[in-house]
Amino acid sequence: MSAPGTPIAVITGASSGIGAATARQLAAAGYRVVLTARRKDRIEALAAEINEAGHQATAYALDVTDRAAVDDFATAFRTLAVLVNNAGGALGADPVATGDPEDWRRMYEVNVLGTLNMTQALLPALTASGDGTVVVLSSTAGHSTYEGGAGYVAAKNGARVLAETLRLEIVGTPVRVIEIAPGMVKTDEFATTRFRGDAEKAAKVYAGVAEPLTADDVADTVTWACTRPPHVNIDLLVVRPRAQASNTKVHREL
Ligand code: 8X3
Repeated sequence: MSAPGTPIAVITGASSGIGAATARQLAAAGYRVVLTARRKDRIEALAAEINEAGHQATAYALDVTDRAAVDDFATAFRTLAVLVNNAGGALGADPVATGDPEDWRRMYEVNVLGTLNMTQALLPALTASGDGTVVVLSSTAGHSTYEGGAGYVAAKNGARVLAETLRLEIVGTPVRVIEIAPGMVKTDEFATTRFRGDAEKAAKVYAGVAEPLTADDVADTVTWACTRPPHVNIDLLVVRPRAQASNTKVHREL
């Protein structure tokens, strides 16, 4: 049971990486966290870990691209303080000339339509809270392109535009919209998923980079932005490792 008045935060893609780190940090900051992801075993284990640490967490298996399931999930919330749209990712790093349209479709579905589904379904509860926060984890890929990135860059541009447009449309309501755009983050799964389990290709992404960002570094920015006073809207926060000056300018010691 959560204490009355404990603010609730829903985090998508909470089974690993930035989502899992955000769940841990928001729980430590006093939110009752609701972890969602497709992989039930992972989020249940994480919820147990968070509860054992003396915080409050529950797990709910959910595919953000399944609108009916998202709508069903949303019925559980009369009010909601925070929605962190983190579920997403990259598939492939092929040139436009040879990229797989199926990868592009899937990336659009998860990164853009997943965010749209969750945001539409939970906006009434976020508004009803009197001080709601929508966070969109975009990427520096949503702000400038790079060779081999077009499918992912296009999808992350979609997520960025969703956040920017929503902020315009709901101004005057008690909901703020925060976009966090991370650059190079070394997580267990991002590059491995992108290269379909090819560990060598995945390792090359971070080769020679002294300190790529960690999932915790990004979760720290999410938690900071969410815990500002409600009238403070961090519209956009771009965060990169010091060794990355742009998407195409990375210092590597090889
Ligand atoms: C991840 C950043 O540079 O791999 O969102 O596109 S990048």
